[in-house]
Amino acid sequence: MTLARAHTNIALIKYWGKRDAALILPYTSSISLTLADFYTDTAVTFDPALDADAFTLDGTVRPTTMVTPFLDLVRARAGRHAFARVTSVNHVPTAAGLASSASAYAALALAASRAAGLRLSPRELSQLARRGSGSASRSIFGGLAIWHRGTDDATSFAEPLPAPNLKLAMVVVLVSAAAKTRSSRSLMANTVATSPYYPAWVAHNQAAVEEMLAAIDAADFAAIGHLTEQSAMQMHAAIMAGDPAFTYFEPETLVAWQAVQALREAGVPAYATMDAGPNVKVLTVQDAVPQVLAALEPQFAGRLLTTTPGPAATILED
Ligand code: 2P0
Repeated sequence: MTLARAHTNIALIKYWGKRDAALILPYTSSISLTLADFYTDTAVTFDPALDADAFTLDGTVRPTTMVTPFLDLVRARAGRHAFARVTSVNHVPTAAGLASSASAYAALALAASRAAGLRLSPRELSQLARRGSGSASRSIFGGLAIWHRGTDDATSFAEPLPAPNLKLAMVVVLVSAAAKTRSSRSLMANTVATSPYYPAWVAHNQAAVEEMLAAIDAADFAAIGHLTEQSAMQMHAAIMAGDPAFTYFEPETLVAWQAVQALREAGVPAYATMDAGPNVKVLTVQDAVPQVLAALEPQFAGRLLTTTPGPAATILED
């Protein structure tokens, strides 16, 4: 039995759209922050006595279709045939809207490869995790990471972006506890196929990535935050312009977004981002967390979670 832990990540420069759905190769590179407080623990045992894979998530039996195609990749690579027992626990506050395929497939990549006798490098693990879910490629690493879009399976992987002088923090605003209205995978495909803004999103992305790398290198928090908000809004604009039209925004999403804008106008370093759901994540610096919380408390009391950069995926038991 091998037990691994991987943390969720939030993209600052977003990934949205695949040019190869089978290999999960994205149209654009993306940059993310791995979070300390939200993670998945996954145990994998390959057992010759099993006659099928078995999967439980948070104590409930789930369809093996969520793990078997991924385990098949690991079995093929390791030259093994045994089925596996996979037991996952999400350590994400209930209904936080952060339960993510990123931490899930990063933990599964690490635990399954190790349990199958493979000893993959972080880059190889990132490539493998990507095959489960694109954003999982970034959760192999702690802190900031870039997923290079690449041109094929071998060149599409993430790597860490050390930023010792940035004391980042993130405040998650729980706008809604409801389950997602649309899966990001299908909506992503719809945006690529139908949004007239999608080509503009792709065309703009490379410059945004380069500006973000320069901002991280310079530890320029204002530039990092500005680029973070831009990327989120541009992604959501491309989503909204698809056919059928759709948005993840809810009324309180805008309330939170405007509160962040007001904070910034008052001189507090805070910038908003948002993923495939209505919750708002506020990127800030550790010293400013009390001010961010104070500004959001009136509307969102009991619905705020604070976290900091988290570590790389690790083996807990082998
Ligand atoms: C991201 N998201 O960069 C973007 C921003 C959501 C919004 O990656 O189809 O679960 O498994 O590759 O990684 C969520 O999509 O999609 C995501 P698949 P994934 O974090």
